[in-house]
Amino acid sequence: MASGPSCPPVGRRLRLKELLLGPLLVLLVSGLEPILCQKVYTNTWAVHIPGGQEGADLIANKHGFINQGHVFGDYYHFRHRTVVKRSLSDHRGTQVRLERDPKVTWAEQQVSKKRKKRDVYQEPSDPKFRDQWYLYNPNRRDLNARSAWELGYTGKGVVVSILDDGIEKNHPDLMQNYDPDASYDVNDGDPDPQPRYTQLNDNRHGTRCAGEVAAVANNGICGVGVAYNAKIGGVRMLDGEVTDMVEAQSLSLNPQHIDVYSASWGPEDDGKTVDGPAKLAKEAFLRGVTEGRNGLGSIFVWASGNGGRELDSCNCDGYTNSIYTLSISSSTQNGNVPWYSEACSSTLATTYSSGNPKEKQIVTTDLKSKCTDSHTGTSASAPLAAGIIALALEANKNLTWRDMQHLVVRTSHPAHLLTNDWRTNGVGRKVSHSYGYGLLDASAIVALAETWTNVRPQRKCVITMVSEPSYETLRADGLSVWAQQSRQVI
Ligand SMILES: [Ca+2]
Ligand SMILES: [Ca+2]
Ligand SMILES: [Ca+2]
Ligand SMILES: [Ca+2]
Repeated sequence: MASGPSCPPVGRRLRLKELLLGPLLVLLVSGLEPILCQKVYTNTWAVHIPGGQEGADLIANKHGFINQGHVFGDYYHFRHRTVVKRSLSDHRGTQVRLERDPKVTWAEQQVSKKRKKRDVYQEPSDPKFRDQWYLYNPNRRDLNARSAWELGYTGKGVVVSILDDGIEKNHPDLMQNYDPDASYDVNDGDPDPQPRYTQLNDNRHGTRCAGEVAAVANNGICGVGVAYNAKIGGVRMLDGEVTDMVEAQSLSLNPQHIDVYSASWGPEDDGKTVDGPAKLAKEAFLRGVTEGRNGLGSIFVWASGNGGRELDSCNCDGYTNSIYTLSISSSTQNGNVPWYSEACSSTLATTYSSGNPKEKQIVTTDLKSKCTDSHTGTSASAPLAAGIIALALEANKNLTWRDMQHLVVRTSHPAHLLTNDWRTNGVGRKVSHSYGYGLLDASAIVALAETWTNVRPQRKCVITMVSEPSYETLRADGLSVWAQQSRQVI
């Protein structure tokens, strides 16, 4: 496989035009590097100096370089001591000084080139892969997973945990990717999240969700996960009393190890409940995004809810509408709004799931080492998104929780999804209350992730008290001003 083009396809460049028209250009500048297809200059130079190593060392020293070594002939590899490692503009001054040195016959600042390992891509051979219509489909009504895999991304090195009713850790299609460090049993307080088996298989949900993310590829069993080389764990937390503490403990499990948490639960979807995280779960979200992943922030993926029939609104669900979660809705195979779908403004994007009885459902691992082709509901959509996000993280380990939201918004698209509420927003993006910014696109998100420059840290308004009262802070009329508040932007 040849290395991919370093310039984006025309479609993405066209989108830039719309962006330029928008008033938010300044805010978006950090993301424009890949769109504008600019060169990235390094702090290294190739220099041609006849006369041997010693002379080259002297020249390096004279112009502020370290001689990194002899290449061949009279060519040397110089690294500058103070020029920044990566820059969008070349360092003219240094270049000119080198060129003008009478001992230097040629010099060139080195530009960073994109090179990919030429792994040969082979389509998964798993027996049920052909039935996973939503991963890859010749009619292109899919999540574009195959193109992401072809680019070399399969979730390697990324850890996802499913917060649910447990995970069948010894399932033959999960075992190889199972990660005990991404797993825990909060219900029973032990490290083993194995589901509790019942006659009706009530606790099959977590195992089904796990397979969507990281069912093993090419093992002759069932199908594949969208990130089939990711590590997968499960937290058993729904099979028992769910309290604020249970939620908080689940959301904050091993945050330096787990990259993505996928949750398909929330308050009652009965159309009359307004509820959200309480004190400890709120704190867990905040700690997750500020301290998780060494400060880059844990990624929380959330199912938007199944209360469509009750006209429930996901805006009334404090987990989906939290700014710390990526809230994911569903589309049916034919691109319709499913009967269970909730419409609201906090939905960010969409993946496929079940629809009417004639439409196909989701293929994944099932309890008792089985495989199912009938996983359904919005809960089937969030894990697919979690898997796609794992691919993006593999493409760029440096993404913050906020970068991920930018990437999801910028690469999701209306595709063939039908609804009468598509609207164009202020920056020219199509958005709908049923689908958010539309269908996730695994290939587009990894491509943008590869070259993404971190957005600026979140701006926060913090109210702080000024210091203890002192005589100096007493006003002329004798009133203390110590309780006066000041606001600061971090
Ligand atoms: Ca257990
Ligand atoms: Ca398999
Ligand atoms: Ca709901
Ligand atoms: Ca959210």
